[in-house]
Amino acid sequence: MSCARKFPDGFVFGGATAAYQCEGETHGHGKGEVSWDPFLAQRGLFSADPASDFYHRYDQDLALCERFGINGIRVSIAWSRIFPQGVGAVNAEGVAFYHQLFEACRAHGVEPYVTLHHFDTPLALFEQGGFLNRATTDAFEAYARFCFAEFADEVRNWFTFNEIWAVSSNTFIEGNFPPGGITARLDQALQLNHNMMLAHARAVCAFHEMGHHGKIGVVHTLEGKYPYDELDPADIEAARREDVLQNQFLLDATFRGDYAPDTLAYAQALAALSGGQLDIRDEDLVCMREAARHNDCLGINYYQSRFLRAYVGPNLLHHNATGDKGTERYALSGVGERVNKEGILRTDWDWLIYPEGMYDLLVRIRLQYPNYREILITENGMGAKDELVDGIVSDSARIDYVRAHLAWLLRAREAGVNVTGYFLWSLMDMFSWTNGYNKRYGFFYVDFATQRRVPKASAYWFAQVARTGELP
Ligand code: BGP
Repeated sequence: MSCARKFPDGFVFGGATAAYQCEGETHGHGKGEVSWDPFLAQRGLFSADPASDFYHRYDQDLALCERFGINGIRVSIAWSRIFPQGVGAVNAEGVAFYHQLFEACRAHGVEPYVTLHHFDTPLALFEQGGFLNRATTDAFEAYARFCFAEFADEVRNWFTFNEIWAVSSNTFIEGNFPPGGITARLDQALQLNHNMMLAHARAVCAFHEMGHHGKIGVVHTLEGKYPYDELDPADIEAARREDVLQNQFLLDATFRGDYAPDTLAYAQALAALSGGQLDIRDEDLVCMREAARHNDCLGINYYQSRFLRAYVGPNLLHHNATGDKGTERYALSGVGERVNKEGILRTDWDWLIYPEGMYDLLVRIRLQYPNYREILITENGMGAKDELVDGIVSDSARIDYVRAHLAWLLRAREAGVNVTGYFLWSLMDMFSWTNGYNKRYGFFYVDFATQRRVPKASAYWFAQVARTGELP
């Protein structure tokens, strides 16, 4: 592949984090409970405390960013640190913590990209139905307004949600997010998609109405969906269905502010597979169309793509949460079966390494939604069982992974896509929602027993890219 090697001036070379996965102090300093607290405790899976102890060590991590040329950090605000019950009384200690964090970002020359919700719905709201309950949309708007006003001088780049699809699919299709055990409820997954996009729209409209000078958008996790046999109409249809579920429905909501007739027809048909019907109201669309005009940027989390075969039969869902290659199984009746494609490498967690898929998605958005303004790759990375040997972590497979994705990113820029930044998931090692601590992604290895950070080979490689502004 021949392509440009140079990144444009101002390109963001970033690292991504999420509050619940790195902060620790899940019950300290006035923080309210979130849906994950009882879920992890009941299942005895692993502890979210102290995680990577970012609550106490953020300055150290930001100093590492500065040293390694990382000029952007994705962080999320833990909603329940600000409003312990999701609504009502404010926890001043939580507010102060984020002021200190943003001040440290400034001091280290690292731009914060702040997400308002990264999977951690306050428990009090979750117990009332979470985002399936429309009252949660009101609560989210109030929380967003509070943050926009409070942190207006420190934060210029905002995202409302991280990965709406990950929340809906893991909660209602695969059953491995709280409350756990709910599977194949396509109707609820799509309804959650819609309700969260409505909440996003309300926050975007509030941001605009408040006259905020920064930028706002949403982060979607997108995957290329390809027919396993590109000449088989049934496989083509399976790929189309998965695409509507994960990509098209949310992209339409984001950039059109409504659903194209074809998208809606597919979505209703998919909801009907689980006996449901979507509740999409006219007043929702009024708000969403308004927000579509004010979206400044889209964050894309891209890890992999899928190859689909048609499938009708019992649902077969097994999540590879252990890193035992070959154990993942995903076949949804009436939707499709995800299959591996010969010649495409997979991680130990069975994630297909397919950087071309990211390119295809970027070009598609440019063509399909010409009103998009700017795209950032807000997460990309490779989970691995990294080991610290004699003080060194040699993660050459991660370097290959990142290099390939950056090359395709530059190629997308050549094809006219305005993609302006790249954030590795993750800045430092932290736990993985359904896999715990043995799946590591970071530039900086974390020895969880001592909390010592050790830069991996990939950090040194990335620092070189960031300093030269060029892909070697
Ligand atoms: C994204 C999330 C991140 C992170 C990442 C890796 O979906 O936004 O929070 O967890 O995926 O996924 P996993 O931890 O499942 O390997």
